[in-house]
Amino acid sequence: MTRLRFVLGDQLTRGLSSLADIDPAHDMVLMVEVAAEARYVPHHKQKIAFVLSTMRHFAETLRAEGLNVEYVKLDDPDNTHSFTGELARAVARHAPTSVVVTEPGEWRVLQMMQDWDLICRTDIRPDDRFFCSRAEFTALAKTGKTSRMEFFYREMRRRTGLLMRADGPEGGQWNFDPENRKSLPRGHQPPPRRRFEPDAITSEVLALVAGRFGHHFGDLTPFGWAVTREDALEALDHFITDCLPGFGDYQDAMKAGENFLYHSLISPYLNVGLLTAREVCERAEAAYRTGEAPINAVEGFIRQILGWREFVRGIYWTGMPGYAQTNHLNAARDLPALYWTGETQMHCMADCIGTTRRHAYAHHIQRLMVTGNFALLAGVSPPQIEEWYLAVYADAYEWVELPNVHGMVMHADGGRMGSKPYAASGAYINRMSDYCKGCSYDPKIKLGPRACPFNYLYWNFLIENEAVLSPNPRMAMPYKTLSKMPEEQRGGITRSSQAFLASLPVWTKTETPVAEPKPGDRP
Ligand code: FAD
Ligand code: DLZ
Ligand code: SF4
Repeated sequence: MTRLRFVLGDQLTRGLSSLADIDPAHDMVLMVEVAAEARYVPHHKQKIAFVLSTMRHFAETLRAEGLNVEYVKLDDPDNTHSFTGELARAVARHAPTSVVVTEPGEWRVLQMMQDWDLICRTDIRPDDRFFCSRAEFTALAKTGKTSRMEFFYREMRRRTGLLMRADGPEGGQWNFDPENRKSLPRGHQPPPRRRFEPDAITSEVLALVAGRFGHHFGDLTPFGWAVTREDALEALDHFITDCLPGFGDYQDAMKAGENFLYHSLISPYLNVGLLTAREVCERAEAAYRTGEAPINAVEGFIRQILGWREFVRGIYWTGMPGYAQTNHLNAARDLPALYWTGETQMHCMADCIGTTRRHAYAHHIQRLMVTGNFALLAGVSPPQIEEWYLAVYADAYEWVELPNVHGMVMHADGGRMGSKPYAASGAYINRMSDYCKGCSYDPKIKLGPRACPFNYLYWNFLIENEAVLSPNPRMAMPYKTLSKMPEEQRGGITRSSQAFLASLPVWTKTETPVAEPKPGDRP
């Protein structure tokens, strides 16, 4: 054997740089299931099952192509349960001339790789599954084009030619966001979603996960994720045909019990490599050109992938490891237990945590404006809320989770991700959803036991962070309103907030992060 090709669980792409020049006659692919990757945060059971089943299917595809694959399963009695331990065992078994690996998605794993002390050479190759390489992002940063997502996105449109025509952007403008803020009309039924029945491989993995990680957060079944490239492509087709036309209009909407709406549900597939960002964007663009979907939907969707997804990756790799350590607002509250238990009278929070538990999924506005907004207003310690987001979503990897949580939600990076915090009162949630109709609290009441907690927490957040946030020109409006607020009202806000926050049980790490289903929950 000459070279050992080590493929990680989020590198399941045939065109991966570490597989590109594989020699079937001499090389061997190594894939390993290790408990350390399921436990470095207590991942949702569906996330673990999704990754392991997808890995097993990918290994089968490579074998069917005639490649030599060594696959270490979780229940292998000799498994050391770490990447480093399993690679060392494989190197000892096969004495390769070199180990070839694609750079990982997480800083933690890159450090591991840099510490590998092997008897052979290690060739760490760039991950070229992104539109913008790490080196390109670093170079762009020097020109000022990465200071805001919108500048970066326009540059990426120009570079890729996506949604461009000779005289400028398709549709005559770069961004159709103002059209994409509709709430769902009363009685509107979003399309049913394509789910995939577990096959024999997935069923075996589900049993394994139930046995080993049964105490982790989240429901394991029903499990409906695609775990092969063919099924992921089918999921993409379904999205383009049935959902993309409505994606723009209802991108920011929320509806109780309807947690998918017009969103694509493809982030787990993109992040493990079953789908590539380029093919997804090209498919969406083709739908615009053939008249299957309107420009506001297609531009809005492509912006999420070509813009936000690439931007957060650049922020992560240019900022780490220091990026994770900043705490611009000095937030220090322990994570309220309700994030794990879902037990709260706040209907919006209960619904968003409920879908997270059932599906290892919540859409962007639920993550940003409900669970994220609450963590921001409550001043939760950034590492604690980051651990929660990294654990509970099927699509969560630190390179994409961290800038979204640390930066976009918690403003802990001092504004690198967004020029102001996405803080909002209950009025925003009431406008964009029907949550408030079924809530014990009232979004129109500002203070007192029936007041929506988001209302007083919003002003309390502004009061507590006045020294840091009031000089920000984008915060001028709310601080102007605050400056006119009578002292008595400010006092009421502070008292209500302190009483409410003190009443929230805190999650301690010795507890098991399990949320049990409640009567009336939708499957
Ligand atoms: P759609 O709404 O259909 O969007 C299409 C695609 O755009 C997504 O699949 C995703 O690849 C990309 N995208 C959209 N928004 C973002 C964004 N802000 N950053 C990066 N990519 C984006 N996304 C992850 O993939 N992993 C995470 O761990 C993650 N954590 C998040 C945490 C918070 C607090 C917030 C606010 C957002 C987070 N996101 C994360 C971004 C976004 O919420 C998810 O990508 C999206 O909800 C996935 O569902 P979807 O595929 O239906 O997305
Ligand atoms: C998320 C995950 C899990 C749960 N298990 C494995 C595993 O057993 N083997 C593996 O190769 N990858 C796994 N992963 C994905 C890794 O955590 C991911 O590759 C790294 O975090 C780098 O992004
Ligand atoms: Fe959420 Fe407040 Fe509305 Fe209740 S009233 S659903 S807590 S925004």
